[in-house]
Order: sequence, then structure tokens, then C-alpha cells
Amino acid sequence: MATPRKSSTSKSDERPEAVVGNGGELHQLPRNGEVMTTAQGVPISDDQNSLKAGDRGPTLLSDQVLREKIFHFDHERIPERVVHARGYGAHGTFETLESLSDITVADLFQKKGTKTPAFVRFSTVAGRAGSFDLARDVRGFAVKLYTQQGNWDIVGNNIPVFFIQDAMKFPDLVHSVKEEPDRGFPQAQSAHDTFWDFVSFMPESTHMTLWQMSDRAIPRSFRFMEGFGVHTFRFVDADGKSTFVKFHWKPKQGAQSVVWNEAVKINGADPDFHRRDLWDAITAGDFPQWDLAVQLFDDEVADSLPFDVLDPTKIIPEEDVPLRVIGRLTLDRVVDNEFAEIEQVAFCTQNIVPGVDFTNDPLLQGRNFSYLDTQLSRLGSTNFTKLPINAPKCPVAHFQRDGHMQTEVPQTGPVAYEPNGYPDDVTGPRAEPRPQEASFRSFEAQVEGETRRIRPESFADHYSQARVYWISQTPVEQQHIVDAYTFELSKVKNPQIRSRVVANLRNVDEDLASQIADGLGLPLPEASEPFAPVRTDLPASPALSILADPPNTFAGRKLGLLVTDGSDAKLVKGLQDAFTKAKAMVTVVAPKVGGAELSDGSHLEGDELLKGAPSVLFDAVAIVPSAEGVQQLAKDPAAKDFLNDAFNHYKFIGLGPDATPLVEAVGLADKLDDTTPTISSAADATSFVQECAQLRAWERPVSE
Ligand code: HDE
Repeated sequence: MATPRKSSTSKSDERPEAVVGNGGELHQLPRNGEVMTTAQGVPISDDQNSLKAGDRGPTLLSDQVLREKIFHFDHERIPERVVHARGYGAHGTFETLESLSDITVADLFQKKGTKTPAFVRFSTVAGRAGSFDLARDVRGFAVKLYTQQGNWDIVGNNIPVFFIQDAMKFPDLVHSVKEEPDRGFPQAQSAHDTFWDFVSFMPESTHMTLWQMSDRAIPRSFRFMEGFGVHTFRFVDADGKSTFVKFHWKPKQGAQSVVWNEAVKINGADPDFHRRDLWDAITAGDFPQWDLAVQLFDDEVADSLPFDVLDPTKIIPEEDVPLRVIGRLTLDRVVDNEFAEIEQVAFCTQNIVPGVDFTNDPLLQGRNFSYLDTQLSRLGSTNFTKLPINAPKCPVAHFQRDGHMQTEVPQTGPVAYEPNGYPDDVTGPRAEPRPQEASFRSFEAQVEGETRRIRPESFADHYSQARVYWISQTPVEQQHIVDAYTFELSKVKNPQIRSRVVANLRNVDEDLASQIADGLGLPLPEASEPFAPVRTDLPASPALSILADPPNTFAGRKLGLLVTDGSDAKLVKGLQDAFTKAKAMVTVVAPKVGGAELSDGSHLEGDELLKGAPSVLFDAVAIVPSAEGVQQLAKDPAAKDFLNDAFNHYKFIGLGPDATPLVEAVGLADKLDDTTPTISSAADATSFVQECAQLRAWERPVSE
């Protein structure tokens, strides 16, 4: 098993060495067993007791060791991100799979096989840093590529469209979804009046809310999400010619989500479910991977599409412009320090490299101001680029100087400007005309027109693609969307808001709108007046459904294996072997965390206590108690929930031959079928893992 953690060795009482200019590598001072010092490097022998006058006397202000320790502690927190505050990340590598040298001069795409260090941060949007992982929310998918020509940040989401078309509206959108300012709640939720009030007046949000109400907004984990650059960008070649490009990250693990009731329970059972999942997978050597696929097209194709490619509330269907896989991202190293790396990483949409450029998407243009600006209040200094996680891994040379927390001595000599006539050894860096591939040159575009505060006519159709999304979902997914709208709007206290949302949805699909109205007990309102005619001729795009293209593998997923004392040792081993062979993880759950004595007298270590590990934490479960053990389980609410929830969440359930009393105790005896097989042998275990590759038994009639 690979272990990506750095090992730290215990040293003698040598003093730590100073670490200087490390080229962006994260550094750790050697510390284990070292002499403890103050921040000034003064060795100290007592870090536990403050300096007092007399045995029980007052603590003295003259205790500089105490003052320094408390001073630093008092200032440990920095402002959390105004959005995307809760997140988690990991290091990895991006490998170029195909040269794109005919399309872009971007250094990393010149040669197949080029490897570029990467750091990725996934996040929820609305919740605070301490909120739970399985909020119904958009997920951030931000990738920093440390290329040889500077840092390139693709700051995307797991949903390919956005709520608004113009950056000017972003503060309103965010204020509406965040906690209501008078009461300071609800947190990490869109299910409240202000959010739905805002979007009800914002028909352009309709497309994105359909995605947000879909299972995409409750992913199984970060590893099972797609990522999207959202905006249309440009690739630029050596002649300065541009090709439009859209970025897609496709998980090799397959896309997967949980069901809503499961999400609610996971938040209680393990609020860190997503970050733990990423950590566990990487530390177990199961490195998640995403293909980077691009949609490439020119002006002619852009003009032929029924939507404006500058409108971030629209996608370009994969069926119209196919995806081309050009690289692969592998995350293979967990962080050494959450604060230094995940909290301090600063993504900026403005960070692009030669060969990449922006388009006039008005949302992107606004973002290019916001991300740099926000780092100042979050990280406190213009020198945030010197933090190891943000520092480029290529040479950096400029005359920017000073500022708070300047950590480098950038140059010697008198020169901090250009042009200058000083000799070569002190003249400093020079910016001179260079070919496109050698330095960044903004794409040369023709601009004309009057300056006006307007929205282009070409952005006016707000419903046609929302309809395409809806008709592209499987019936199961459509039902989840209806359920999610009904739940969210049920939390809205003002019935007029509910009505306005449903009025907008009538322009997407009558059936969708009437099902939601029915679920809310709301008289069906008149449809709202669309700004542009809704196109009902656009075909479905199967690529928009998660369930239409299942991964058909249980690899990377987790089996919860419930055992008791006396469980059949051969069966337990058969299950462990079959799932491990299928590259899945197995967690042994037992009434006592110490584990169980199996039928052959061997001891099986437990990973989790039954009361602390509900089945929502697993992708499938196997329940193989002994004939005696099951009697206890049949009376245990935790065991009953374990089975009942797994059943109601459509999970595959393997049942040992003696599990019947538990099955009867939860009233499922007449509901067993192929998706709840009896496991009596190692061969059964092997076919069970194959069944589990379907991930969920969606045909199961859980509500009957
Ligand atoms: Fe962001 N966004 N955003 N956003 N965004 C931030 O930058 C902003 C938008 C996204 O893991 C902030 O460093 C504006 C779209 C991600 O550190 C801030 C607008 C997309 C992350 C900001 C948008 C995103 C952020 C807060 C509309 C998907 C987390 C902290 C014009 C394509 C990055 C920070 C991380 C974070 C502004 C819209 C994705 C305030 C003004 C569209 C993944 O700068």
C-alpha cells in the first residue's frame, strides 16, 4: 500500500535549520525531539507553566514566553472565504495525453507526456468553514496547475452553468443564499425564503437551479464528481489565432451521488464525509483521477449554436461539440497541513498562462477582478503569492516590491524599475517583445460599440436549455428533482415565492411544474412570461444524466460488513477477499469496536462500532451475523436502522444465511430479491460484488 505521507524522523537536540527561498516546495522545519524554542528561536525549557510571583501568586506580565504564545494563538484564524468557505484539497499531477501544439502555445500542452504539478481544492459554496459536507449545494472544483510558464488556475464547479449572467449580480445571489442577516441562519442551505425569492425574480437562474435540485448537488464524494470550467475560454496558437475552449473534468471513478435522505443522515453521522473520503482513498493508495476533456470550436461553430457561447447559463451539448480528452489529473498526495495548504491556497481566475485567454463572458470578466481582490482580505497581504502553496514552481522575476509580510529579499543593487541603464549583473528582469509562445500576450480582439449597461439580446432565452436538462434525465433522476424542489420550497414561508418559482418552471416543463405544485398543495399558477420563446425542438442530451451512463464498477466504493461474535469465518473472509479484489474498501462493523470472535475462533478486528457507523456511510452492506448474534441485532435499533436505511437508500445488501431474524424485525422479509442476495459461500460473495457494480438498486420499490 502506497503511503504518500512524508515521514519525519526523530533527531537529536540539533537546532532547526532555517529554510529559505524554497521555490514553492512546502517545507517543514525538522521538529521531532528538537529543543523547543520561542518564535524568535530562543531555547526554552518550560512551555507549560507561566511565570508567577510566589507559588500561588499573580502571573507576571513580564513573562515574554507566555505573552508570545498567547499572542500567536489569538491571531490564528484568518477570514474564511466569503463563498466556498468549506473545502478540502490534495496534491497531484496533471499529465498531458495529447499534444495541442497546433491549437495553443500553452507550455504544458506542447508534448504528450508532460507532467505538471497540481493542487486541487473542492468545496461547497454557501456554508461556513465549519458546516457539513453533504449540503445540497454546488461544489467548487478549483485546479491550480504549476506550469513551467507560471500558474494556471481553472476555478470551476461541478455544475457546468451558473445562476447569473453578469458579475454585477453576484453579491445579491450570495447574500440571498447565505444565512439571513437578521437571524444568522439557516446555514449551508438554499432551502429558505431569501434564496428562492431572489431566483424567482431571476429567470436566468432556472437552468442552474434544475442542476442544483438534481443529484449533482449531493455527490457521493469529491472523487465521484465531474468538474467544469463553466465559461468559454480561448486557446491561442503561435500566430495569435484563437480557438474557443470549454473545460470538463471527467472522473475515472464514474460520477455518483447519494439520495437526499442519505445526505441528511450522513451530515449527522460524519459531517466530514467528503474530506475523509478523499483522505482515506489517497492514503490507501487509491488515487482518484479525472480526464481533462475539451470542447474546441471556432467562431463559425459558435455563431451556428442556438445560444451565445459567452452566456454562462448555457452549456454546449457534448452531442454538438464532442469532448476531446487531452490530459489526466491524478491526486496522489494528501496535505501535510490543512491551514498552510488548503486554507491558504489562493485561486484566481486571472491566473492564465501564455496560450490561454479569456472571452468576454461578463461573469468571467467580473471574476477576474474578484479573486485577486479577495485574497487581500483573506490572506492579508499582496505577498500571498510567496506562500509555498501559491508560489509558482518556475522562476519569478519582477520589480514588485515591499508590502506586508515580504518574505524574500528579491534582489540586490539599486534598481527596482525599468527601463534602466545599469549593467547586466544588477539590471534586473526585462519585458521585451517576444514571440507568442515565449511570453503572455493578450489575444488581440476587435472591440466596438457604445458603452452601455445592458444585457445582450442573445442572452434572453432562459428556459430552453433548462428544458433540455430536464428531458435528458432518467425517470429516477426526474423524481429526485421534483422531490428536491418540493422539499426546498416547503421550507419557504411565503407562498408567493413558491408560486413565482413554479410559474417559472411551467416554461421548462408542465409536468415538472404540476408535480411540484401538487407536492406543495399549491394551486398551479399562471406561467411567467418568458423573455424569449422557449424552444421545444432541442433534443435531449444523454450526457447530462448521471444514471444513463453508470460506471459499472464498485471499485473505490465501500462495503460495510456487519459481523457479530460467531460469524462464519469463511464467509467473512470470502466477502473481504471479493471486495478487496474488486478494488473496493471494506469496513468491519461490529457491536463492539474491538471486533468479534469468528466461528473458527479467530479474532476479527473491528473498524467501527455499530452504533457509530450507520449504513449511510457505505455504498453497499453485507450483514453476516451468527445465529446467536442476530438475536441481539434484531432487538438493536442501530442494527435495524443499518438494514432499513440501506434498503430505503437502494443499496445492495448481502445477507448471511442467519440474518433472517433481523430482516423480519424490520419487516423486509417479503421484499427480498436479487438486490438483497443471500451470501452462503465465497462464490456468492464474488457474484455479490459484481451486482454491487450497479451501485444502486433503483428498481427497488422502497415506498410500497
Ligand atoms: Fe467564485 N469566488 N465567484 N465562482 N469561486 C470565490 O474567491 C466570484 C463563480 C469558485 O477553493 C472567491 O478565493 C464572483 C463561478 C470556486 O479557494 C471570490 C463570481 C464559478 C471558488 C469569488 C463568482 C466559481 C470560488 C471567494 C461571479 C464556477 C473556491 C474566495 C462573477 C466557474 C476557490 C476566493 C477555492 C471562490 C467570486 C462565480 C467557482 C469572492 C464575483 C461562475 C471553485 O473571489
